[in-house]
Amino acid sequence: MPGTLRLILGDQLNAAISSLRGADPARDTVLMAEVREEATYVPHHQKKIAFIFSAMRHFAAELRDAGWNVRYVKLEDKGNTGSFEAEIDRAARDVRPDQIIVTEPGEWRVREKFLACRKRLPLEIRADDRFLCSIAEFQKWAEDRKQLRMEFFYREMRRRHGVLLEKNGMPAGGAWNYDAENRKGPPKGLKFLPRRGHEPDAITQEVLELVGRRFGKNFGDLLPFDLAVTRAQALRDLDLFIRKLLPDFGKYQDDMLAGEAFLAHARLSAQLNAGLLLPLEICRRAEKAWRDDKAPLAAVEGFVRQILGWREYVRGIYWTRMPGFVEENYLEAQRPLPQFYWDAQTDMNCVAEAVTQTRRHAYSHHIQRLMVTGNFALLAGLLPSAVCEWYLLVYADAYEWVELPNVLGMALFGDGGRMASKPYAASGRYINRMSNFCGRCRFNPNETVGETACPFNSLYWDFMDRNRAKLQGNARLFNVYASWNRMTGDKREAILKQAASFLRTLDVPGSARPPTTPALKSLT
Ligand code: FAD
Ligand code: DLZ
Ligand code: SF4
Repeated sequence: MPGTLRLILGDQLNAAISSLRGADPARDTVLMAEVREEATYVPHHQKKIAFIFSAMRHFAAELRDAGWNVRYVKLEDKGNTGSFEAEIDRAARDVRPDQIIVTEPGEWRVREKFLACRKRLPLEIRADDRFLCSIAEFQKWAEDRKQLRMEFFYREMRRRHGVLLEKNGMPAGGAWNYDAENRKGPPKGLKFLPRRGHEPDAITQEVLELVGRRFGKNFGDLLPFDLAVTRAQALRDLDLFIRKLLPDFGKYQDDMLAGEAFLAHARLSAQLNAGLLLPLEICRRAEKAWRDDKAPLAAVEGFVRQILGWREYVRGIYWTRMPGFVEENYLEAQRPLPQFYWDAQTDMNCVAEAVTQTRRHAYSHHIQRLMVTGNFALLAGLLPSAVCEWYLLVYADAYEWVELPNVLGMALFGDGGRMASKPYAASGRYINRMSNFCGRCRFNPNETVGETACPFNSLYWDFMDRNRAKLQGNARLFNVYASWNRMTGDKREAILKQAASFLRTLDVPGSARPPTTPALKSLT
């Protein structure tokens, strides 16, 4: 008796996903497949692959327990064709469904494949209503707006979803944004609650063995592996975050500390993006903590803004700007990615810390992504496509819909200011104010020229000088260019020489290659 074939992708692991809606578990078949194409379109961090495969296998087991008929194709299963399209074809031949349903994929690349499949198969692509703003709604909001500022979008989302509102529809506490009360800078000796990890079970152990064997040369540490790979585990992490860390979220949101990868951040993005958690349930839990007097409004509002505001906004930007978005390079940056983005071998302690945390955890918190590795890439003029590829492969939460706007739009100003009103360029003084990295660095954040001068300082001015034609008309950079212009010619020359000599040290031919496993080519 033919039923419907329902495809679930590795980042759609939620029983409420639209592709399962209206299903008949007795007749329908759920198809899930570990495919070579997804595992290798960039050489992902080992932990990222392990996380996704383990979460997929656990989700499949939960569906089976709930009575579903699941066709799960493991990476090394005999006959695995290695691509979504061919796996759909294979399953369609076996199951002979009257219809195939999938929830729209998060990436343009994959959507194109499904649109092609639709020409020859009865494939229905359903909207992904895990997101709180549909693509059409975002596009309507973006229409006729010259600049797409997140803050205004966020207010509409608060109103639309009734989050942190007074009874009269005004924002809770009278203001939409409490950032002025957040971001205090790290006090000395600050310590954060250590995270309780999740012991790998038999399913995860099997995946770890597979990933170690097949992807062992990819970037990043596979072990120790303690990520939440089920909804139950993710809910436990959410609960811990809401009870113990959310009250401090705002205060320490922009801080960076050596050896503290997570601080008071949620560490939930990988689970949220994979579908183990839903955005509105997280926002509601955070709001409840405030209403129950368990967390201050400034912290809760700041946290909700990340999910209801930033996350939805970047997704809208992605679908509004694709497919040309990937090509954008407003500042015409061309420099290859330096080797230290892979091996952390650099005297710049901030970069070494951020890359080391990334290698270890497939995670680095927002401000390190933006103001350390992102800021360096911006100032040094690194090629956006190489930087984007790096971000896409190193983080467990990275999918193009969220990575690209954050990297190309926010960090690199590659879209010429559609997202950010000015480039997020900062000198070593900013990093020194927000971190304890500089005290342990061979460079001095207060020096711009000389043997021990922090490279970020001369690069900052070099960036402004190099991009003067494109940036000096920006009102928010008026004071920056005024300061640069006030410097004597000799001083400017010395700074530019310092930057040039530092940049020459980066230009080692062939240094920009991500580590990969040669065996992948023959993997089916
Ligand atoms: P918290 O700091 O605790 O924030 C809570 C949640 O808010 C996150 O889990 C996330 O879902 C959401 N969020 C916060 N900021 C953003 C944002 N700018 N865009 C989208 N969601 C946001 N996030 C990804 O999920 N995937 C990426 O590939 C990714 N790449 C990034 C690249 C750069 C250059 C920058 C600056 C940011 C990037 N972000 C990305 C956003 C952000 O850094 C991560 O979501 C965050 O660090 C995840 O850690 P957390 O769960 O502890 O988040
Ligand atoms: C990231 C990823 C990886 C590594 N592997 C798979 C896979 O084997 N099977 C799968 O269904 N999904 C995988 N994913 C997630 C997909 O890349 C993601 O669903 C698409 O990029 C669409 O967003
Ligand atoms: Fe980074 Fe400069 Fe501070 Fe060193 S001195 S940690 S390079 S900001």
